[in-house]
Amino acid sequence: MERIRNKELLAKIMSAGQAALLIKDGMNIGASGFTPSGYPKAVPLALANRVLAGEKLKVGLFTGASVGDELDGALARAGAISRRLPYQTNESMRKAINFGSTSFVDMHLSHTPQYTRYGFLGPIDVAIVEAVAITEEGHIVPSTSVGATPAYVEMAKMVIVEINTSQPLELEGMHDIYTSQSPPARSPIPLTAAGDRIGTPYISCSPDKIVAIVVCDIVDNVRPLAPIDDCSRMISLHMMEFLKREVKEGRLPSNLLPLQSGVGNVANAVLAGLLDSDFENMTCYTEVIQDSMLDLLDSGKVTIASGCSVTPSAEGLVRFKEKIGFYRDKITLRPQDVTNHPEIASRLGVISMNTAIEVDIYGNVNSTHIMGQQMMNGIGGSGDFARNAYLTIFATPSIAKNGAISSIVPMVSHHDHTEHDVMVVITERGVADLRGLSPKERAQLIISNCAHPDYREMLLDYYERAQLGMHKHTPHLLGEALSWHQRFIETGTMKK
Ligand code: 0RQ
Repeated sequence: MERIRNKELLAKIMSAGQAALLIKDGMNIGASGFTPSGYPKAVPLALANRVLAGEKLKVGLFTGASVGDELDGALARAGAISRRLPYQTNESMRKAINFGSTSFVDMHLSHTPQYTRYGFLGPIDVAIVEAVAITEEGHIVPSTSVGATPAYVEMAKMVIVEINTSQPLELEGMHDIYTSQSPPARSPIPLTAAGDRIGTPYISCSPDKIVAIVVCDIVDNVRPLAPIDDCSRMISLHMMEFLKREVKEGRLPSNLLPLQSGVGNVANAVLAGLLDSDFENMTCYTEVIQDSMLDLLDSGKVTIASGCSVTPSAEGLVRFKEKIGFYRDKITLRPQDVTNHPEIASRLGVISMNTAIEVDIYGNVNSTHIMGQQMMNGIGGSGDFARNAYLTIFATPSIAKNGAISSIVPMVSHHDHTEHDVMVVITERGVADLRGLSPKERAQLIISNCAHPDYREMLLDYYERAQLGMHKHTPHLLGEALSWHQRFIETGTMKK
């Protein structure tokens, strides 16, 4: 078989059910997968079936980032996940986390591989890895994502490989696997441009460690993106105007600096805006390569895209497979401790564009919690980039839930990115450039440029009354700030 080139390993081919029997209650699984691509599917489904049939089994599930329903969804619905990290976007998993039956560790994605190697997260009992091939030496050629897989394979006691024949073999050569040593032996990562190749095209693995190989053809289950609405289009227009002004003022080169973009509907619209812009010869140093990034590569506006995974929609996948030769020269897939590394984000001068759930008038950002308590997805890579980028931008619609909620609030109900890291806030209403401003200057700008008109007066009233107090640096009416969210819970709207 051209996909399993080590002949001795052919003896380890077995069914998903047989491989799943190697997984025991209490184990920690380190699985491949990043925003849901390149994750194992057949073995998790078989494992979930065992639990649904009555077996008592709970495991810890560690991945690169979000994974598809065959892994997160099936195991969460079976009640089989005791601990989950570092990020998820699955509805069933989100319910299990917010219901309290799964403990979720919301982590910076760059930390996950190194915490694994440092032994901070406990043992990795088994790594389950989706691959397109195994080399003659037993090394693993991953599929559409790299994520944290190299660390899981390195640290795992045993490795199960899912060879997915629906994933094109031509992915081979797109990966660049570089491993940082742990301190005190760590040295600088020798990457100075988004397209540099510094590692191997496979994940090193001793064939002895591979205990099972399962062949499957289940395709990546990628969530469809919503069509771009007027609000996202306005956010994108403001972003383009802002970037153009930065070029004009000499703070950015005409082809910008390497772009990092978050995931989801707003981020997708922002990338689509770049397609209609005058910017040329751009590069991307990001995590997720989604449809709009493929459009930018097709158009020639982006020449190089470095990421951790390729996550096209169902239609995007057809195009990706058809033109894979074209994309292979332009896309590099790396481990998340390289894509999200603080040193590299700072060295390349990344422009970081991520989405917020809410932003407060002083520029603090909540990316993860609805009403301060309910986990949405997780911080993902937003913190890795926000803290270290050349330019850190957060975008959000000014209102949520059809206007019942203001996304600009007096005090965020949960802190992910502090005022010290947030440089620019953009909503469909406008741009607040916070660089070099004091808290009070920031508040005035955010309220006037970014808040929705329905909430502007309320926010201004809060801010003015807060200033009457004794503390003039970051004025707050603490009881009222904290009850801002309570108002929605009690009345279903923040409006007076
Ligand atoms: O809820 O799904 O019930 O309708 O939040 O909101 O507007 O569709 O936005 O898809 O762009 O996601 C921050 C979640 C935005 C995402 C977040 C509700 C809203 C809706 C989604 P429904 P939208 P998007 C790189 C960087 C953190 C990780 C990150 C995210 C749902 O971007 O997870 O940045 N970011 N990673 O109604 C109540 C508010 C709300 C609100 C939105 N203020 N109050 N509900 N919603 N604002 C990628 C990786 O790291 C892998």
